[in-house]
Amino acid sequence: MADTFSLERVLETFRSSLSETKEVYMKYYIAGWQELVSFMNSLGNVFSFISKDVVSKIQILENFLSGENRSCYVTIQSMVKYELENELVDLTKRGSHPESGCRTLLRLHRALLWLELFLERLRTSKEDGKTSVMCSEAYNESLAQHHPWLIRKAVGVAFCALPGRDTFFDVMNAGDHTQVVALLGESLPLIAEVYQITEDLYAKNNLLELP
Ligand code: 1PX
Repeated sequence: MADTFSLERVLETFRSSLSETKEVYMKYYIAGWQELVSFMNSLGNVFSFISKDVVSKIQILENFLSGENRSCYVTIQSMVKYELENELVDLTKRGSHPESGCRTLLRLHRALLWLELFLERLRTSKEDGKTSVMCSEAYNESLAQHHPWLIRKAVGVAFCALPGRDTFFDVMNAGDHTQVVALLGESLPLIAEVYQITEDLYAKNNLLELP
């Protein structure tokens, strides 16, 4: 992972994450999140409680990916099949498998919806658009529904520290604003597709509310 964030690399990782049969490769899904974490870190310390949580979830998944059962964790589909068949998932309340791959990935999956909604707002925003408003609207429509009051408050404070639209576009390292908007237009259908495939898989297996 390079130090400087680039939107292009996020796009590449999500593109690489889809197999020909539309399975999602864990390795690239995680790499996409790592890129996003590096972006968030470049925005300042206010976001560190968020990035710490993402990093710890990435770590859990990476441990599965390099562990003795790594061949079962190549795609999200193979992970779900393996963990369910071997009863490695706490389905209704947290018990002996509090950090299953399925529940850990579900947290990132929910956050991917936030990202999709936020980037779509950013893409279609006008020059005077406020990133804090775009972020919190996207948050309220997605992740907030899964977060307790205290977290929602802390997240609200972090949103106020977000840089403006211009800085955001610059930090994405994807050229001038028109080029960023074009790249966002290219990235969003991919992110949406990865999101939808995961959502359908989790819905089919009744995994959308894992504790
Ligand atoms: C191209 C530019 C895009 C910007 C990239 C920014 C990436 C942000 C990624 C945020 C990912 C958040 C993952 C949260 C996972 C989660 O829901 N965790 C909670 C539940 O976990 P648990 O193990 O207890 O069941 C956990 O309680 C979370 C705590 C931290 C708060 C997470 C708030 C997420 C707000 C999302 C908005 C981020 C704004 C960043 C601005 C760039």
